[in-house]
Amino acid sequence: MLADKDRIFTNVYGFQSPGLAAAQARGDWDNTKKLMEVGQDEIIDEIKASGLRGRGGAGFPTGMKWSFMPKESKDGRPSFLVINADESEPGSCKDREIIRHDPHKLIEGALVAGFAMRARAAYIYIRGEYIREAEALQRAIDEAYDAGLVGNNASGSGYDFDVFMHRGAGAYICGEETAMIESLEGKKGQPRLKPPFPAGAGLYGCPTTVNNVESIAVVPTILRRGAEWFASFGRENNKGTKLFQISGHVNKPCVVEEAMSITFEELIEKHCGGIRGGWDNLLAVIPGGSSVPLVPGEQIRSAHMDFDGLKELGSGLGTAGVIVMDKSTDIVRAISRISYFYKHESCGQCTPCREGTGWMWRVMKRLETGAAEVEEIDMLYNVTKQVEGHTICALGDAAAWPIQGLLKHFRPELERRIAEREAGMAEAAE
Ligand code: L3W
Ligand code: SF4
Repeated sequence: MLADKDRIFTNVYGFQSPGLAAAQARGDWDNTKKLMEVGQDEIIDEIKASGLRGRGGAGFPTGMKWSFMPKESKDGRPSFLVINADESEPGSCKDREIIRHDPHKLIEGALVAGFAMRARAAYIYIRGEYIREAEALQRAIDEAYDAGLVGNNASGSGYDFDVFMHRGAGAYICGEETAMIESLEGKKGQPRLKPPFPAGAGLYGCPTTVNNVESIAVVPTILRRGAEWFASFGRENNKGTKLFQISGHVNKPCVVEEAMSITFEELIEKHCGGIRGGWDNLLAVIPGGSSVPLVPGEQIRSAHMDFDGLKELGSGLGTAGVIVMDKSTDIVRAISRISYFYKHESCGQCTPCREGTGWMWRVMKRLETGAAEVEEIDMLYNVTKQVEGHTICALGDAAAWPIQGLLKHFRPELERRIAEREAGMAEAAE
């Protein structure tokens, strides 16, 4: 279990004030200028050495992503850092806690990361439903400006760096990095084709890096304590500490910072008071937010909660939004509801996603009550395969994968419902 002294987010439960004075007492903004004096490339090298991988779902190596940004401005164009606070993934609620209770870690991280990648400003794109969080974040940004920590000559470093907050309007797709950029530019939030990646042509056509809130908020602590310290947690290729968000049928749902690669059993026993009704009552777990396939209860107990451990089980770490379902769950209905979510949130610009999400949801609705033909189970799988990998952005995959997980692990349950309904109808006809 992670020792208290190794926690980065020491105010994640809000026992102390989120304000500047309290944040400084916790170690934030402690001689930030010195962190920056190390040098831009040296900061990027340190983040690479720490093994930090993106905390927003894709797990792309953070230092490598920053190194794609140009070292010299072309035609006087500025570079930008965009911070993804559009936390809309069902099951994910960690960035909310950072913004509510530790916003100065995010703002200090924005300055240091922005400086390293030679960005002129950071835009923090926060989901529209986070009303109180947006207020808390703006308060923290104002405090940082008033104290000279950001703005011209930020923290006395000689570097000019602005931080802006931008509120979304309730569309999940704006969490996709290029849709977010479109939305920031004042357009409809629809993903762009990649390449070009944002580092080549992003916000207003300028070099841009989009990073998740948690990825940026951990940066100052990594630089203060050293890459080696961060890399001492977790397994090879899966380093550091991580905020896990455990919801559903555990005795005590929570958000907790733990060492990467902790086993599922330890995570649940140490922090959540165990599974409701005991381990024999565990049906399935969606370990990474609703976009990743479910894992049956008996397979996940000893799994390492990291990128590789969950990939081996055919799922993924995603945002580490862990949704636990016990045997009282109607698993078909649960996945059907997730399917509706993706149908509703599809931006509609590519045909496989626009048509496929609706098609998949309608079959799922029929499977819920057994009102489908057995052949439709294979047809549904084929549709998920036609959507997966054939769309502009990852929402198509995210809609296909939960259904594939259900078909892989719970096919007998689907067949049972169809057979039961058919038997009931035959009986009624007699
Ligand atoms: C330059 C290259 N840059 C990749 C960059 C790319 C992006 C990052 C990862 O989806 C996932 C999705 C959701 N040159 C590059 C390059 N990059 N190759 O690396 O890119 P990618 O395409 O692997 O992922 P993505 O499109 O960013 C994100 C999953 O996350 N997810 C949940 C998301 C929900 C939230 C939320 O609510 N906060 O994040 C859960 O699993 O399904 O697969 O920056 O530009 N050659
Ligand atoms: Fe829009 Fe779906 Fe295509 Fe993504 S996959 S661009 S959400 S239609």
